[in-house]
Amino acid sequence: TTDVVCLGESMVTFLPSQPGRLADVPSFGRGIGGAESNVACALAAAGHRAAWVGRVGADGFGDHLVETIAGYGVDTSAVRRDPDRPTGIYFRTATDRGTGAHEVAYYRAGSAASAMSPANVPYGELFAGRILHLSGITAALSADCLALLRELTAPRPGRPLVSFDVNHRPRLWRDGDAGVLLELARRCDLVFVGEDEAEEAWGIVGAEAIRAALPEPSVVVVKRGSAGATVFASGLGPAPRSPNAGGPAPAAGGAEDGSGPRSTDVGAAEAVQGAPRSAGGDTVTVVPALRVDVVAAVGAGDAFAAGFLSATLRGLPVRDRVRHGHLMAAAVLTVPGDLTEPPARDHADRLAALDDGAWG
Ligand code: KDG
Repeated sequence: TTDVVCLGESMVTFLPSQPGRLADVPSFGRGIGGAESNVACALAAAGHRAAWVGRVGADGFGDHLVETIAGYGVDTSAVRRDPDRPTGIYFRTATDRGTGAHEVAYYRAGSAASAMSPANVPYGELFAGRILHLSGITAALSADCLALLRELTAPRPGRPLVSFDVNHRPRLWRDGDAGVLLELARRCDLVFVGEDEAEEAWGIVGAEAIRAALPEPSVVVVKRGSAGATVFASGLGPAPRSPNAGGPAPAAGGAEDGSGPRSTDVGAAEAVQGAPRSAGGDTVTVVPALRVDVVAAVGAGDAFAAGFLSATLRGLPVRDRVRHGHLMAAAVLTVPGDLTEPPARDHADRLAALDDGAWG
């Protein structure tokens, strides 16, 4: 079985040869981007069975994406090629060390991926994993893509755990439209959301208020940048059971007819950590981030999600899920591109196990 299936648009990314304004950059190097395939690549590099489902053009950039993503060990067999629409691409500038800002120029309107719809995706493959990972970027691509996310997040018997990274990209939304991301997030089991993007997209301020607006998911991870992350977990454990998970795995929430895997209380696993507190039926775990010298923030959220999902698949306690997220994010924050080799699992486990002082 596949561990995680990720669906979304991937693009060829053009990274600048020099810092400065987009208008002044003389040449670009080619990389790959796409939030969901970034998650798949990081998971595969970390030793999990990951698949990416997307749609690319029948063109050289489509070939490059499929070949590069497959090169990370990701199953790309369900990727569709569109003979009539191009593969999306985007250019960006270097991150300004002072402000953290960078410019992005997307060339993705009318892309092959924007033609994904409930009528043309492979449901068998999408629901074949233990986790289905989606993001709010897809909802912004087209009305068909939004309909697809509604379909994939709809309650259905025995659906895999559905993970959703809100990934609010202001440039893809018109004012006010991003409210639909809240509706989608509420239909998922595990939600990643930045405190800043919740304010930007929904006008919701603060981790507690975000949880109050998202009461349904069993786990809500509120990312607070360099301040770390706050995880709200209700009684349902987010890790699906697998014979190959490489560790004790609490069972999944999300099977709504009771026929799927049974849910487990994460509270027991957390009691030994000392850090979590209870609030309104939730355990609340606050985990500081690592302090790193940021080269480029793009891709760090995807790496965080991959680390969290990896540790979830392994049945690790919530604190360690977050720490694995932070470790993978730190690796990506310190390189210019979206992707980098994640720390080896035993190395990451040793770092995640350091006492609170080292992480504080
Ligand atoms: O998370 C990184 C992504 O933002 C980047 O790879 C491009 O997918 C992308 C997007 O739509 O912004």
